[in-house]
Amino acid sequence: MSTTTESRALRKIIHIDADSFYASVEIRENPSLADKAVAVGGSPNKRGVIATCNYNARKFGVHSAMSSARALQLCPHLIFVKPRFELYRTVSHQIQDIFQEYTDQIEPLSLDEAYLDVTECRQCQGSATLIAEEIRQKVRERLNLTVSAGVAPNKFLAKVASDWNKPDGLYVVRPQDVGRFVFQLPVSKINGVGKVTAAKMEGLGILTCGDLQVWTLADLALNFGSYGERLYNLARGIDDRPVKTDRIRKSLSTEHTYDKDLADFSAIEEKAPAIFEELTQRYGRISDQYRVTKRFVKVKFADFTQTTLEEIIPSPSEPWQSLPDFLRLMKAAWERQSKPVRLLGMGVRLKDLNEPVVGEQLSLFD
Ligand code: DCP
Ligand code: MG
Repeated sequence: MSTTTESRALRKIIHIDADSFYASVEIRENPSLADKAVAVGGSPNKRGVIATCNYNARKFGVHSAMSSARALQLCPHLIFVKPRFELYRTVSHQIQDIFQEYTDQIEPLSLDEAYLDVTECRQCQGSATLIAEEIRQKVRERLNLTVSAGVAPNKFLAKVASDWNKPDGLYVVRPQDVGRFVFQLPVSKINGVGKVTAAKMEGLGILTCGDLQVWTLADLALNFGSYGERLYNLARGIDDRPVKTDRIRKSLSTEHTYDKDLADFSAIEEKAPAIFEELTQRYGRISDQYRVTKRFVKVKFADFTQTTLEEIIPSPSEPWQSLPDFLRLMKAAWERQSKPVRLLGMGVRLKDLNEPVVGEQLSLFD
């Protein structure tokens, strides 16, 4: 099995999207609006546009980006509130603070929407579903707002899922349900399939992802150009895009504490491949963004003293993914004390491939 296939099966992604975000914040600030139809946006007599509206207003057909004048025609008792972007930004940060309690793998898409990769999160017994429920509960209790969540093995399905039971909903697509879920999924739910593409697909008899699966890669490319390959994968529920954080990583490491101390080096040699395997997999998810500059190991002995050892990868062309090299470092680190071991770790130091090169910057002023 290839690394990509394995990491695909292993990932746990949550997509969170706040419900009628600007409108919910305004209603929270002024609870007398709660049972009214409320829109946030420009005034109807000044050619304003609606940013969003609450679900009461949506019953009348009012929606985001609609002119306020048109909205008032559809819903004559609609209450207009002027947007307060600073306030929404503050609330958005408060929501993200709650995400931070679970992971630093957060990719915000807008003020009210983010992907979280909770694959490594150990809270809630590692259950992404329970994590999503806890996040929803904390947002409700601390911020008096509701958010909807989708849980899935990738970004594409997590985003579809967060919309599934909106508002104030949760939907989970477990890895074993992906096939069944995508088969009946309307193509209009695919991010990137707008009205025009959906109409073209309908003309070709394609209504669901299941219909799309019949098409060969070549035929999809012929009909949809460079989007064809992506469609081919999405129709099968495949999406390997990593959750991209703003934060620049300096290192990546993985470690394991053993229930029973490892008595000697042969016990260490036995455990090392699993840690190495996990490190390699995790690096695979960010390898398009980072290059490895150093490898290091960590050994914590039974008496809680610990030691680390690292070395430079001599040349960028040399693969760092070498178990013998990690074992050699591990042996040297262990021999510093030669005592039973409670924890082993392996890691790499990283260089951001997008980081501007200083020389290049200076040349601007030449
Ligand atoms: N927004 C905007 N203009 C748009 C769409 C959205 O200004 N055309 C703003 C207002 C929304 C916020 O962005 O509150 C989040 O956008 P969403 O698409 O998530 O919409 P809502 O959160 O309002 O509603 P939903 O419950 O459907 O998520
Ligand atoms: Mg929203």
